[in-house]
Amino acid sequence: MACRGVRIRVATRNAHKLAEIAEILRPYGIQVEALGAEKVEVQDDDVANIARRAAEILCSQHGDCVVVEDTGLYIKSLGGFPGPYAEYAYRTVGLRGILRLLEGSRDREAAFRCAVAVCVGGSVHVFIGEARGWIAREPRGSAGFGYDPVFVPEGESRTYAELGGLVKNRVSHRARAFTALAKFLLESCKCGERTT
Ligand code: ITT
Repeated sequence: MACRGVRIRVATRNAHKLAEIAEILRPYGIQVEALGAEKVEVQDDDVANIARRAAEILCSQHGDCVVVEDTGLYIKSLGGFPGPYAEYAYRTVGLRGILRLLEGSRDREAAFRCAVAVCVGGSVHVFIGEARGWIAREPRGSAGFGYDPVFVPEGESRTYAELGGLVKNRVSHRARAFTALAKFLLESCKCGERTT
């Protein structure tokens, strides 16, 4: 049995994120719209819990097929900082501040962790995508957003911002999490209609 017309509504104030999600889900025929309501900011050390709780709150107000995504950046030599506080760190110390914290550090290992929560039939399902890599010595490239100019994914020498959206959207933390979501949505067909 096939499924068509799958549509999700994403709660984010980040237009770059929304564009990436639409691009990642395009091959699956899944339509992406902005919910028009902000993600509720929940405090937790785990992005999966943040996404789950925010989805529970938003779904109780806006119904099924609402999606919330939360992403953290974990830098190994900083004990996982900024982790789920990546947005706060970006807004306050910025890329320069993060690079300063890593000055003289040979261990530049880092990972993005992306949690995507969707509610269907009153239950919340969470999907995780991770991308390992390292933090560059200086910002490089102009594509993307946020930490893209300093994050080099495993197996590459260029940053996400140098690689550009086509490559990033194939290998990123977000691509992995949303691909898992796409498979779930098409199999369960909760946000679309079944065709025989
Ligand atoms: P919403 O919460 O409204 O979705 P946001 O930009 O605050 O938007 P996050 O809390 O998930 O999203 O992101 C935390 C920080 O990590 C924030 O500064 C983002 O710019 C950055 N970030 C998220 N995904 C990223 C990516 O794919 N590449 C680079 N930086 C990213």
